[in-house]
Amino acid sequence: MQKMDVSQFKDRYKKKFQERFAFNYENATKQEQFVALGHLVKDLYSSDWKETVDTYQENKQKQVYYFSMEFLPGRMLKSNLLNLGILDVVQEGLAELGLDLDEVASGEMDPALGNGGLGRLASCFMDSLASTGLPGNGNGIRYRYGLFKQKFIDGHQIELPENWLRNGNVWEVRRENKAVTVRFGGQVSLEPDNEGNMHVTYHNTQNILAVPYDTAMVGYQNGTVNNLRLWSAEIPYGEEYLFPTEEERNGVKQITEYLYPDDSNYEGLLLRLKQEYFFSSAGVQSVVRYFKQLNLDWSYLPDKIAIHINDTHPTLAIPELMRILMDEEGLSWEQAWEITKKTISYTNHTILQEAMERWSIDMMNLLLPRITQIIMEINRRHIEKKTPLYGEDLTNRTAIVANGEIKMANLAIIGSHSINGVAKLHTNILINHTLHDFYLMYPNKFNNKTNGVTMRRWLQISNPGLTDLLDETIGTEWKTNANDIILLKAYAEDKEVLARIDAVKLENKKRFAKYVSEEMDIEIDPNAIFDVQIKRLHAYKRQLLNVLHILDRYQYIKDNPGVDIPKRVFIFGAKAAPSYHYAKQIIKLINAIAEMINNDSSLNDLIKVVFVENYGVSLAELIIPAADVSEQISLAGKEASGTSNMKLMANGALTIATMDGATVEIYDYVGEENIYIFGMSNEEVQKLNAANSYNSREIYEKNPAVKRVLNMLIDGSIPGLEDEGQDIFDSLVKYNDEYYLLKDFDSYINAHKQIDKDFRNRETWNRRALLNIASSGPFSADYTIERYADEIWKLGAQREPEDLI
Ligand code: H2P
Repeated sequence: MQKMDVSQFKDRYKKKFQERFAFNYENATKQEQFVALGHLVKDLYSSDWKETVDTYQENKQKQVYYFSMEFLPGRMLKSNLLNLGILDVVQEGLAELGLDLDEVASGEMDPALGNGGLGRLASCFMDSLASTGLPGNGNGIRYRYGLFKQKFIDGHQIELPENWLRNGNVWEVRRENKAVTVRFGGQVSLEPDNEGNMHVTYHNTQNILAVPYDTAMVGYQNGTVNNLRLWSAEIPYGEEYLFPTEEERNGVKQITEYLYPDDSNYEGLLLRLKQEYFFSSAGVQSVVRYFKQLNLDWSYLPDKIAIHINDTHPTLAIPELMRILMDEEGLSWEQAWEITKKTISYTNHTILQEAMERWSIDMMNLLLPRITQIIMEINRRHIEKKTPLYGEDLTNRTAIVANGEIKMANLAIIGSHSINGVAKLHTNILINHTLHDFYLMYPNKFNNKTNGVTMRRWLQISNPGLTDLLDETIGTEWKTNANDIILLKAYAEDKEVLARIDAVKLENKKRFAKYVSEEMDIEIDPNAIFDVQIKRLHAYKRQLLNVLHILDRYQYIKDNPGVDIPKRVFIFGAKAAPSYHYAKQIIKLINAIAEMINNDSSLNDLIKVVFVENYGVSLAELIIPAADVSEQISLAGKEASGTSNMKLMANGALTIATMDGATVEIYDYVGEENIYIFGMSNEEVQKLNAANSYNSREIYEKNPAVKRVLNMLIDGSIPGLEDEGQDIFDSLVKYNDEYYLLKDFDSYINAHKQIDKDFRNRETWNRRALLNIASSGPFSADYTIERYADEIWKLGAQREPEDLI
C-alpha cells in the first residue's frame, strides 16, 4: 500500500466524501462521515487484497478455512487503520478537518454475529492469521440481524432485532458470481450405471442460493489481506424457477436472519440445522471449486486445503465433503474418507453436556437425506472396524448414532485428524474424562491449543495510554512479538512508571465513568475499585456468586455505617440466551440489586452496580482498559478457557479466580502473589461429585453470612423482584446448588477482603498490575495461530506433486 501523509489524506477524504454524498462532510452525520472514510480505507487495501488472493493461488499455497457459526469482529475501522499503519495520519487529518476519529468511528455499526468467547476467538484468529502472514480465511453466515439487541425494561432482558445492515456495510463485497446452490429436503435414489458405478439422483429438493459476501481481513502492516466469507441465503433465479410464493421467500430469508434462533421448539431446531448445513455446504463447495482450479489429483486436497471446524456447528462439512467427493467427483468411499479425515480438524470449546449438539435422525433425514445416509455409513463402518479392537461397550459409547440421535462431537472426532481443547486444563479434562473413550482409540488426534487474543485490538486500539507507556519503556517490538511485553518487568520498581500505570488506568476509568453517567445516569467514582465480570450469562460462569458477594458487602456496610473500605463499582456485561429462563432471572436480580444499591445514600457510594445494556465488542473495548479487578469465577472444570481473563490481564487488571480454564495458565505466568485464587480446584470438584455428599442446605443453615444473604432473596429486602428471588433461592438451597456457589462462598468473600486491603497500597497494587501486563504476552493469538498452523493445519509443510513420485 502506498503511504499517505496528513495533507494527502485530507484531500482524499474530502474528495471521497463529495463523491459519495454530494455535499460537504461538515454537515454530515457520524454515520456518513464513517461511510466515506470506510470507502477510502477499502480503496487503500483493495490491491493488496487482490494480490494476496492471487499469490496464494499462483503458489498453490496450502490455505486454511476456518468454519464458524459465529464471528464477532467488532467495529473494523480502527483495526483496519491500525493494521494499514495509518491510524495516526488519519486521526491527525480528521482533527485538522475538525472531526474526531472516535466520533467518526462510532458511526460504524458493531455487528453482533456472535454470542461470546467462541465468536470473538474466531475474529481474533482472523486478525492473527492475516497479521502473521498466513493464508487463512473465514467461512460463516451473514446474519441479517445477528444476535439480538439487549434492552432492559423493568430490569428484565428484552430482545430486539439488531438491524446492523440498515445503512449497508462498507467493508463487504457481494460476490454473486461465486454463489453456490444448497439443497434441502426431497428424496435421493442411488442407481448403478452400465459400468456398475452408483449415481445419486435427487428428487423434489428445495434449492437455495448461497451468495457470498467477502470482507477483507487486513494484516498488521505486512501487506497480507485475507478473506472472511459470509453466506447469505437467497431464492435462486433463472428460467427453471417459478416465481416463489411468499411463504417460500420467507422460508429462505429466515435461514440467514438470526444467530441462534430460539431452539426450544421443533421449528427452531429445524431452522438451526438448516443454518448449519447451509454454511457448511456452501463453504465446502467453494473450497472444492477452488481446489479444482489447481488441476491436481484429488489426493492432494489435504495438501492444499485445511478445513477447521470451530465447535460442532460446522460438523456437517464432513459428510458434505464426502458427498461431493463421491457423488459428484466419483471417488470411492475409501478415497473420499481418507481425504476428508486429513482435511478436517476440530476444536472443542465446552464440556457441558447440554451444549453437546445432537440431532434427531428423523429431522436430519427429512432435511438432508443424502447426508444422513453418509453419516449412517460412517457410523456403521466405525462400529464394524473398532468393535473387534476395543470391544462392544467402549465402541458403542463412541457411536455417532444412538437412541435415534446423531452426536455431532462424535462425528467431528471420527471424521477429522485433530481435536483440540482450548486450554491445558480443558484438554486434560477432555482426554481423561469427557472424551476418554475416543482418546483410547485415537490418542494422536488429541492436542491442546490454549486460546489467545489479539493485542492489536485489545491493547493498541482500546488502550492507547498503555500502548504509549509500553512504547516509551520497552520500545515497539512488542507489537509484532508480544512476548516482548515481558521487558516491562524491568520497570517493576520504577516509581515513575508505576505512577504512570496508575494515571493511565485512572484516565480509562474516567472515560468509562463518563459513558456510565451519560448513558445510564449513574455516577461512579473513578477512584473506586472497578470490579468487572463481562461474559455470556450462564449458571456455570457464576455471575450469581458475584451477586452474593455484593449482597454480603451491602449487609456489612449497613451494619457498619462509616466503615473505611475502598469504594467498589461492580460492572457487569452479559446477554442471556432468549430461552434460558434462569439466566434471565439472574439478569433481573442484578438489575434489581443495582436499583436498590445505587439509590441508597446511606451506603455513601461505597458500592455501586453497573449492568451495561447490550454488551458487545465495543463496550468491551471501553470496559476492559478501565478494570481493576477481573472476575473469572466459574466452577473449576467448567470454563473451557475464557478469553476476557487474558484481555483484562493485559490491561493491568488483577484477577480473582478459581483454578479454571486458561486462568490456570495466567496463574502460572503471573505468580501466586499477583492473582487472587479461591474456591475448589477441579480435583476437589470431581471428588465432591463422586462422593455425592454435597448438601447445600446444610451450608445455608450453618453459615450465618450465607443464610443472611440468601434470605434477602426471599424476604422482600430487594424491591422489584417477583418470582426470581424465590426461584434463585431454590436453585441454591432446595435443588442443591448445582455449581457449588455456597461451597466456594467463604473463600470468595475472603479473597475480596484481601483485595480491599491491597488496593489501598497504590504502589504495590500498581506493581502487581504491571506484572500482569508484563506476563500477558504469551496469550497473544499470534502464537496460538502459529501453533494451529504448524501442528494442525501444517500450512508451512505442504506436500508438492514432486514429493509424491
Ligand atoms: C466458549 C467457552 C470459553 C472459551 C471460548 C473460546 C464456548 O465461549 O465457554 O471458555 O474461551 O468458547 O474457546 P463462551 O462461553 O464465551 O461463549
